[in-house]
Amino acid sequence: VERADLPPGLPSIAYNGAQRVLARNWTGSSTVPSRALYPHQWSWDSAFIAIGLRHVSPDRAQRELETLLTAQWQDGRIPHIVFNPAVPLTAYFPSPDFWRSSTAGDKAGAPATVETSGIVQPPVHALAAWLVHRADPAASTRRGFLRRVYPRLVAWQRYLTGRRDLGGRGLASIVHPWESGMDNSPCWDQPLARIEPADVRTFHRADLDHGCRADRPTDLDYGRYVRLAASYRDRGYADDAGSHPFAVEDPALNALLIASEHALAEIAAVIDADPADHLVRAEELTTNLLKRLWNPDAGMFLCQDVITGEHITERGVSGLIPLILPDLPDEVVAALVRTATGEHFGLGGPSRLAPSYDLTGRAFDPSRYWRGPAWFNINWLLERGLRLHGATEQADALRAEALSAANATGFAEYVDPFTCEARGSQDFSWTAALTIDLLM
Ligand code: 9YW
Repeated sequence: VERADLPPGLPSIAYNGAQRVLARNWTGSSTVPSRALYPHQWSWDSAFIAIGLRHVSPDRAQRELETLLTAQWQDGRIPHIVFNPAVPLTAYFPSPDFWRSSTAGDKAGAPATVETSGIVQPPVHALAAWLVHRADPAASTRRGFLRRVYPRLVAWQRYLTGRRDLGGRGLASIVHPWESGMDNSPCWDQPLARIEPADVRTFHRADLDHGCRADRPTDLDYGRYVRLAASYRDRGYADDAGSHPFAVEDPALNALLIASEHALAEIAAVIDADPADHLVRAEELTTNLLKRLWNPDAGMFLCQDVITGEHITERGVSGLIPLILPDLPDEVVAALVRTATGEHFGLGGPSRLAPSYDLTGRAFDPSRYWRGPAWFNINWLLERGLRLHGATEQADALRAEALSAANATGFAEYVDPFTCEARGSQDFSWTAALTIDLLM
């Protein structure tokens, strides 16, 4: 299908290329984010992958989510990685023998038959399940897809709104930078500075076997990630009040939690369950998000350090993601659009795609992972938010840039926000999947 806003031929070339990436990265029951760098199943990757895969094969999209959900813990958490036992331990660090979920996590109800990590990632899953259903309601109903996943998705959301309300303020907290999905965002520098790093000689960074050092987090970052994860493990992955040395309320994770609560209401209505509780929760969470994390002076949402009780002043792109929410005051929407297109994020010029961090920030680096590069899942969310709130021109421009960058870079993991030059790995699954979704 040709489209007026895209160069002739691009849609079909991009679609075919993206489909090939998803086929190559499919393992038989789920999709790896990247064959070389990430050879297991990742939680929020699978949600984004299902959102694209639904257009290619609704059946595979359903299985992607169902496979992830079979690794859910009894306390409701969906682990951020589900390990493939056929992959050698040396292929990825931290490996299953580091997390030891089936033994260290037994009190939290980790599954006995599959090895996982013990931390989580943002809850895109109920939103993905709803979108997957809508792509082919007949195929979904035939397999009883929504009925099967609904109770698990509810348990997942309740883990986050319950045990993870570490600040007691009606928002979910992350307890590790990896839980944000934006590993080395400068937003975590301040709360991480309190963490004594593990000695880098005690672990081997498998990511550097595949990735370029300048595009990846530093050894100091990794030392702190390892220390935090090991101490969570050694506490049996318990979320007792006051036990976490790192606890942050992140706007993107909470916005996705709310979007997923709205999706659960839609799902409940289809399977004759009661949507009312989900709608009430979505409204309460939105009120809390606005009350706690909105910063009118910054013109965006800011992270909150739960341990010090202070806002983190760094502008991470996470603070723009609540634009995906339907029930925001008009002035908040207007400010978010202004911030996205203003000097800090530069959409529409000088940025071609939204950077992961403030262009004017002290730590901005256009190449290093979540400290500047543009990511396709984030730009997909922003495109959706802009469109939802009637900023059609900006949404169209962002879609065209994302499609051409994804195609030109061989579906890169992330890109330089100004030039869209490829960074990280290629043939990256969510880049391919979301390309397909943007084409539809
Ligand atoms: C890691 C898989 C994951 C993503 C994260 C991204 C990176 C590194 O890769 O994490 O080792 O887990 O930051 O968002 O889910 O693609």
